Amino acid sequence: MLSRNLPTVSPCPSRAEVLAFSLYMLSRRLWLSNPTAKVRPLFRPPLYRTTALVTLRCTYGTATSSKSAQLAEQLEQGSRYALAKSITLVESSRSDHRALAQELLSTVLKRQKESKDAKPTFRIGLSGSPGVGKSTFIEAFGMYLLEQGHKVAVLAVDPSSSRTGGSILGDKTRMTELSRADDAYVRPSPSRGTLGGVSDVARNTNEAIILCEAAGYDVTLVETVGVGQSETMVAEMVDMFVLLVGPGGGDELQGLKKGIVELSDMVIVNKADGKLEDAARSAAMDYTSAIKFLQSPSPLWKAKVVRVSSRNNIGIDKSWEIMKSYFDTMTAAHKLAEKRGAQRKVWMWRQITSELVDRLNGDENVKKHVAKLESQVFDGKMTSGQAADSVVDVFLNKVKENKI
Ligand SMILES: Nc1nc2c(ncn2[C@@H]2O[C@H](COP(=O)(O)OP(=O)(O)O)[C@@H](O)[C@H]2O)c(=O)[nH]1
Ligand SMILES: [Mg+2]
Repeated sequence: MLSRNLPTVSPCPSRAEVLAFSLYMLSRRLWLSNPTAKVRPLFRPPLYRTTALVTLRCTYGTATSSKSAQLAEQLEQGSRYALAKSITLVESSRSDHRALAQELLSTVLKRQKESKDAKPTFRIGLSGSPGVGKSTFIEAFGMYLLEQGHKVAVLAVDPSSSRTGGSILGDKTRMTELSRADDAYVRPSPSRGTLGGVSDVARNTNEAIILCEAAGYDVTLVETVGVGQSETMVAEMVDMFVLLVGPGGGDELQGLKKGIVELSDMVIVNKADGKLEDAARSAAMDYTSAIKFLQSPSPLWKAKVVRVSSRNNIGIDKSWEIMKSYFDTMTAAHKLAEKRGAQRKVWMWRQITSELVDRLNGDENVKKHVAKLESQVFDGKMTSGQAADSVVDVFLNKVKENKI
């Protein structure tokens, strides 16, 4: 095959070459259909290029793949620049960026699947009210993990940043030491201009975890606030979900959503130092007894409670010990792979839902139809159910006609 002799040819021809080749093929076809006409084939592009075009089917699609393959390679070499760039792609609202990001993710996942010596990775979510000490804990804990030889990535899901451009996470405490460390990567919460609402931010984070792991970070910490839906979403993207609470004990426990304690595999009572030490001890007891009456997230694991002072570096090693024991228990029972698989399915459905709603909202006819129905629903002339059925019917008919 001629293509075997093409090692020096760049696999992707330029736009001009693709155009020249198309013009050549067009003129040739015209000439073949009517040889007496004055149309003569244009200058034929060099043979090796033609062969490259035909045999490699090198369209712009593959130009994207070579870009993503290059990024995947740089990621594997641990390039922080490539990691930052890849996460920016994932967060971008530009469709070409998103297409490239999806290619990159699938390249990375494929390589990870094929790799025989892939390091095990551990994803930990940390949630808690603002001011409870999540960032301070992550700074101390992250530094401890580096000492243990791990590479640590820190990501954030901040429900406030996508709507207001503000941040209720991470900004007071900036994790200065950890950010400067060679083996740590701290990604501030995404800024405005990135895709949509909390679920989009969460989805980006979910994809960013995969990219961090591809770059060799074996422990990923995801910080979020127990506000809105963010903690449920974070729980759906990590192996272990950790709740940080203050030494307030019973009162604070009352204020917490019951669901969030139920989601937790571990509760860290932070600020167990100085005058707060006694309060932290009784808070830990309150949580331990509260957990007894709650359902465990897994039949193999009962949530543990630990007292920590992130400021004074107390209880950090104990926290890791508990996390490792969770990791070992779940891995031994093959539960982590199962959990990740189930989570991928959940995210697939989230994506299907949001993609369908985006498409439905983006269609002009559907928009007009919805506007009419909304006023009828508002006036009570139509039930919400009837209106919803009608919108979905209009949408599906357009899909059938291939118009969406
Ligand atoms: N006494 C004490 N204060 C702490 C501890 N951890 C954090 N803080 C303080 O709590 C405040 C909020 O911490 P931060 O990490 O920004 O909380 P976040 O909003 O949950 O990320 C800061 O002023 C910290 O210095 C701790 O272990 N002990
Ligand atoms: Mg914070």
